[in-house]
Amino acid sequence: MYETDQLPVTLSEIHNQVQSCQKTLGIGDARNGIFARFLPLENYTDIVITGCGSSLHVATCASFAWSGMLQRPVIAVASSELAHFPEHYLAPTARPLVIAISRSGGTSEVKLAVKRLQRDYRALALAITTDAGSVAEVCDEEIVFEECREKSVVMTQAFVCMLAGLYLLGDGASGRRYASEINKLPMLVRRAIQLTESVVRSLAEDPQIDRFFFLGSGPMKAVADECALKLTEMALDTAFSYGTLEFRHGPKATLDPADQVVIFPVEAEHPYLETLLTEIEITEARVLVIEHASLLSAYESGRASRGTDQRFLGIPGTLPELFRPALYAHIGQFLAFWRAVARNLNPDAPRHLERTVLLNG
Ligand code: F1P
Repeated sequence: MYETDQLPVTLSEIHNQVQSCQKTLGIGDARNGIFARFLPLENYTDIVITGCGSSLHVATCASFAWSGMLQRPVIAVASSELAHFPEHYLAPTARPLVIAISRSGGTSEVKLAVKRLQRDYRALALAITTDAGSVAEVCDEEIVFEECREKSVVMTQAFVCMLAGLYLLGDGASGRRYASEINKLPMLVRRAIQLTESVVRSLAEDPQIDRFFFLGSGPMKAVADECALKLTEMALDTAFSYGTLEFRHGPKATLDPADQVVIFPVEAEHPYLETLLTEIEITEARVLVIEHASLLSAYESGRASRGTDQRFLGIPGTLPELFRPALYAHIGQFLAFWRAVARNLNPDAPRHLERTVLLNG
């Protein structure tokens, strides 16, 4: 469809996440040096990661990885919530560390959140951006991920790079137990893209699919949220995201045969997947389960061998669950890209998103 010299920038940036993530891993040690200024983390009562939109989803994925690595609670909160309801998340005596994520480096709500927590809680703040901007001006330190700076309006490769960079910061602050696993990411993402791109594209181009539902829990909930956001922003499509088992409690009632459900299961919920699949299939909606190939045999039941079951897409390689969001992020990106193309929309310039107006304050 596209000549290689005229690929939309969004598509080339999705593909480039393999190379840009490799660069992120190479810069990890230098960035750990910047983060050292904030250590030890025992100095903080709370660790809060914040952002808006896709950056909030990066924050949420990172918060699960950090709490696993640091063995303490780490929360992700939307910047607008944090700016206006900090007392809901923090005790009056809290002294938090804030990790403020903004691809553009200039999102108003992120600045509002940082300033509120500095004023009321004497917070220290680290900005995570791809472009030097005004968020950094209100933070104590900034890490700029210039290797994944994007021309596209919608975030793609920056999601993976900023998330991988945060994995490395968390690992660096907790004994470097996962460095070799995290370093596998570019190779695993490359292999996954080779497998998933055509499957995802055919879903995106299927005119019989009316609505997409994405399901995930724990670290996968933000992957599901990000898929729905990508489809909404890039393809102006109807898309929903729910907690995997929460979906059973109301939302599944609307399913019909023109719906496609995509599930990103977590290991803790494997025992319940069969029940959920049965409930979805009764509605005649279609379902695709995206899972580590090595785990598919765990689902084998009396009725089907998952290895050949069309409803399962096995991602090759092994990676701890906490880091899989960075491996699966491209799926929603490709889906949204090809859905936009199928709907005659320009994925490089989604409607209404060219210019986000800055808020006061
Ligand atoms: C935040 C953001 C994007 C989203 C949309 C509007 O931007 O919510 O994540 O995709 O384009 O803005 P940023 O703070 O990460 O630059």
